[in-house]
Parts: sequence; structure tokens; C-alpha cells
Amino acid sequence: MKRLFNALFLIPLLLMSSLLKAEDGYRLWLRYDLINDQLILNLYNKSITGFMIEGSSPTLKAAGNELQIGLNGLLGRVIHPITSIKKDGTIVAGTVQSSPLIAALNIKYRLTQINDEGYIIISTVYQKKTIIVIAANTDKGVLYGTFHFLRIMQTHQSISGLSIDNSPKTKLRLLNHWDNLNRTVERGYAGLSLWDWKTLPDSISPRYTDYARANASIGINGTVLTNVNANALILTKEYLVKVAALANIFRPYGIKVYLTARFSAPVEIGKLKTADPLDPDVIAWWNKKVEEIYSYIPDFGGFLIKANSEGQPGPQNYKRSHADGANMFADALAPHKGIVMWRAFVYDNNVPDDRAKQAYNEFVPLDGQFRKNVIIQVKNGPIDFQPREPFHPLFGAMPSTPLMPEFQITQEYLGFSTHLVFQAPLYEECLKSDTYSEGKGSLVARVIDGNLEGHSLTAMAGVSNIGSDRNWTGHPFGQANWYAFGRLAWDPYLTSDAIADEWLKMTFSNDNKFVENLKKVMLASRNITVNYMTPIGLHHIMYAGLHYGPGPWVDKGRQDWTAVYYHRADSAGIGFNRTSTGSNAVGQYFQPVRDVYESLATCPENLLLWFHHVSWDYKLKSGNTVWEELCFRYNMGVDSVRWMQKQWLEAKGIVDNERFEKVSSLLVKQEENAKVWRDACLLYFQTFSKRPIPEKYEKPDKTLEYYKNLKYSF
Ligand code: BDP
Repeated sequence: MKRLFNALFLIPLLLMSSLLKAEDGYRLWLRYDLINDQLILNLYNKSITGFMIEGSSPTLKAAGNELQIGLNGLLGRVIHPITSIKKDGTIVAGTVQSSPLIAALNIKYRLTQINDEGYIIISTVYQKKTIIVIAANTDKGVLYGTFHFLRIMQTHQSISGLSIDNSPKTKLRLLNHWDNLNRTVERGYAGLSLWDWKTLPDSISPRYTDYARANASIGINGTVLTNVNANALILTKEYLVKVAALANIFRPYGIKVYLTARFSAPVEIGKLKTADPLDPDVIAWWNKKVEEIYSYIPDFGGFLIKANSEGQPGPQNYKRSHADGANMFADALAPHKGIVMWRAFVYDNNVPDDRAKQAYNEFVPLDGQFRKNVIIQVKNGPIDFQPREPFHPLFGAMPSTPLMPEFQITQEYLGFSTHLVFQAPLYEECLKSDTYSEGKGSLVARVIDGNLEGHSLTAMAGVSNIGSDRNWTGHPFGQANWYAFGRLAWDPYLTSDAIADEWLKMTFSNDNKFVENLKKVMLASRNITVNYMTPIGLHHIMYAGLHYGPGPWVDKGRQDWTAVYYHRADSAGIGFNRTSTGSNAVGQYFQPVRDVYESLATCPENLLLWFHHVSWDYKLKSGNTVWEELCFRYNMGVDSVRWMQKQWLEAKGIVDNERFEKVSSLLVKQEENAKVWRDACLLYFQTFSKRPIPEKYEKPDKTLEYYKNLKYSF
């Protein structure tokens, strides 16, 4: 008896210690640790007695596995799969085709209301037993529903009276890996590429499956394995068999594999003299190549192509248009149901026009000329993943062509994996921007989910921040950006608040105070970063090449890669005049957006220097002059990082020590770097403004020369 008592006494202690045991972050948001809220645990234990997956496809098996690991972990006991319902509290998952039980339920109409990948989760009664049903039209839908159900439990929500109908709003939700064949990752800050090309296809890392699980859990259904700056070798047999091995692992999780196609591949690996997209030999070469790819990967998704951008080859090398190029690939892929994602990230320093205008200028005239299986991939803003940009003017401007946004998850311009920056607010800001292309309410989100222009090919891409680091993303909070991207690709109308809430609870803790505190940090973090890097519409003033740290003085080399091209600071003032008296980039937006940006009175102040060159004494709504506002924002940015540190301190004891210390030490580095940004930028801009930094602020403790000579390495 005494021993039993001792054992019982030990259980809560064990629970505590398991809760706080060191965690390396590998499990992401799929931790499934025992629920530490006794009340909720009791309720769940009463409501769940077993689970039953009807059907045996690899995808349903994956759903069953997940349910098994999830339930066992969350409930702290082994829940065996069962084959018939004997008790209340059985979870039943399947499709009408796979499950006679689900076929017998009165849910047929409801199932017609969700799409191929959607699901319903309901509480109902079957043969006098209360059951929870996860049903879908396809096995994939069941898998997504399973993850949703587990998320409900992970976030401690009620599982009684469930009545959920959910479908993704976009068709293709893809990660773009900028991974090279030598395993370096362009703009990657979390180790090497996950794809170990040397050991594939023979050696299959279990990590590939975990990658697929994590993606499926947030609805990602496609992965472009290779860098947009493509290497043609990926299209050779040697690599295709490796790609096929990855595709085989991802398939049960509903994830299709895509590759980047190097435009000049017919010359480089095909020994042709040209890559001209209208040349019959080139066309034949690609047709054959595509057939070969499908012989290895029968459900291959298609190509992502960067052409005539930043020195990459493309159709313009042969005086052909982007449409000629894209359509050649599209024709080769169409018989196999593959698609082409053709990037609109094009600009050329030989074109004298404002870089922000070039994509629009090149692509709008081609609207309507692309094949049905082509979708144009457009970065969220017109320059390049800056901390803040206005939405890209192409959204809404090509109504006859499907457009997909490309967001950057990896933090190329946001402090790499050193800074805590939750990017959902950045994505949300773009998605909820009103293009006015068809009048008020023409949100970017409605352009890309096909709702506005009636397209059925809809997609969203995010440049991955994942690498071989044990915790996948380097910074533990980098995981939140991967998560947020997936959730927003599934539903572009979700709020950053809701996403942060879920992620914090699943990744760290359901503790109320913790969640509230850290949600504030996450939601503020992007604006904080904008403040200490590029406030009131500044952009592209980073350290050249590496893009970490400040470089507003950069003036050498290609003009459109310098900083001075963008900030245009002089003794009169600062900012890029993109109004009708300047580059007229505002002219690419629909009314009334155009007028809103054009007029100093209405231009949002957070984009002021993006659209206007204003005098140093120009007064903002705060009453500050531009110079004073810059001083204020740069300082506020740094102070806010200190505030983030304080908030994080309160997580001690709630978050395991390993992750707590990791984030703490990164926040110290973030503050250091934020100070460098502040001091370097203020000292530099002061050489033009010739005004003092107001007394109330910390003074830079180094000279401008010092900051100019700082070297960053990765
Ligand atoms: C820029 C990156 C560069 C990429 C390019 C792209 O600096 O490495 O190749 O975008 O998107 O932001 O193609």
C-alpha cells in the first residue's frame, strides 16, 4: 500500500519533470506531450476510448499512425486501434469509400460541401454509441482532419459537440527550397539542405518522414526541392532516381514533388545548340525529359522556373517572351497534368526604369497569353522580400492569368535565424491588402484563392527556412514562420493572432499567461524589426551580398543592388519619389490605391519613404519631423527588443531550459544587431540631415567609419 502511495505520489513529479525536460525543438508543433491540465485530461479521457481507421491506403495508415502517437502522448496511455465500436468515445476516421461506417452516416450532403482535401469532424451517435467522426472525400482529407483533431486536443479545446467543416482555400500550398545539389542552401540559415543527395536513394533518413508529417499537419501539399537558381543536373537520371525516392516518402502525406528547371538545360545536359523555346528540337527535348521524369515520379507536380532574372537564362535570350518560355514547358507537362510556376521576379539593371516597376511592365502585356497550366509566381512586394513593402501591383492586374504569391519564410532580410520575427503579420498585411482591381474588397487573398477572377488553379509558395539543424529552423521561433505560412496557404483569411495562439500552445505551453505574453511579442516582432531596420518606408539598405546588418552607404556595383538607389538621401531630404512626379510606380496600382499612395496626405506613413522623397523637416502625424521620426523609430526598435527579452524572461520555468536558453541568447544577439542597425543608419543619414540625434536617445558609441568597416559572416 505504502509503495503504491509512493508511486502515485511520484506521478505528478514525473509529469512535471517530463514537461520541463530539455527539448531540442526537433518535434516542432507535433510534440503530443501528456496534457498537464488535469481537468482537460479527465474530460478527454472520458470522451476517447479508442480509434478506428477504416481503410488501408498508405495515407490512411499515416493518419492512423499520427492518431496513435498523438493520442498515446496526449493522454499518456496506449490507445489501441479497434475494428468495431463497442464503447462510447470511439474516433472513426475514413472516407465513404474506405469506411462502411462512414458510408452509413447521414453526412453525404455535408461531404458534398467540402472539397477534395477538406474534411468534416463531428460528434455523433452510431448504434447508440457516441463517436467522433473524421470524414473526408479523399484519404488526404482524412489525414488533414486527423491533424486538425489533434490540434484541437493540443490546444486544449473542447471535443464534445464537434461540428467542423473545413476545406483549403487554395489548391497548391508549396514550400520552395532554395537548396543546391552540394547541400548548401541559398539564403538558408539552419544548416545544410535536408536532401542528402549523396546517400539517396539508398539511404532514407527518418527525417524525410518527419518533414512530410510536419508539412501535412499544416496542409502543405507540394515541395519544390531545388533552388530557383537551378542546376540542370537535377534533371539527369542520376538525380531523378533520388528525387523519386523522396517523392515515395512524401506521397502518403499528400505531398507532391516539383523541381526547378534550368532554362538552358537542353544546351547544358542535352548537348543542343540552343534553348530557344520555339525550336522544334528544344521542344522535343523537353517533351522527352518530362516523360522521363514521369516515368520515375508518376505524380510529379511540375516545374518552378526563374528565367531572365538576375542573370538566369530564359526565353528573352532568344528574343522570345516569358509566355513563349512558360508555354513550352506547359505543353510538355500538360499531358501528365503537371503545371508550370513561372516567376515574375524579373528586373534588369540595363532597364533604366525603377526596379519596382519592371515585373509589372513585363508581365501585364502578357496577360491571357499563358497556357491553362501556367501560374505566375509573384513576390509579395515589388522589390524583394523587404521587411515592409506595399503589395505587388501585379495582384489584380492580370485577371486572365492565375497568380500565386511567393512569401519568404527564410529571414534573408529579417536578421537570419538570429532574430525573432514572426512573419504572419507580414503575410497577412499583403493578403488583406485591397487591390481595388474590381472595386472595393478586391483583396490580394481573393486574387490568389481564385474567388475574384474565377481561376481554379490557385496556389501559394513560401521560401523555406528549413535545414539540417536539429530544430529545423535555427531559431526556435523560426518554426512559427513555417507553421504560419502553411496555415495561411490553407486559409489566407486566418489572423496572425489565431496562428500565434495555436503555435505557442502546441510548441511550448497552454499556460494562459505565457500564451498572452508571447503572443504580444510575436505579433509585435515584425514591426519592431521594421523599426530598427527600415522604418517609415525605407528599404534595401542592408549590407551588400550577405544581407545581414545595415549598409545604407552601399553605392558600388550594380545600381539596383546598391542602397543609395533606394533611399536617395541628400541634403534636401530622403526617400524614393515613386509618385507621378517621380518614377510613377504608383501608376501601376488601381484607383483609389494609386491616389492614396500618390498624395502625401494619404500615403500610409509606414510606406512614406517608399513612395515619396520628403524634406528632413517634413512633419508626420506624430508631430515629429522625418529626421525626428527616424530617431524615434530606430530607438523604439531597440527598446522593443529589450521589452521582448523581458517578456521572454517570464517564460522561464514554463518552457524547458534548453529552448529557454537558446531563445534568451538569441535575443541578446538580436539586441546587439538592432543597436548596430540603429546607430549605423542614424549616423549615416545624419551626414545628410545635419541634425542632432535628440538628447533623450542613447548616443551611438562608435563612429560611422566603424560601422562601415564591420564585417558580417555567416
Ligand atoms: C533574392 C535573393 C537571391 C534569390 C532571389 C530570387 O537574394 O538569393 O535568388 O531573391 O528570389 O532575394 O530569385
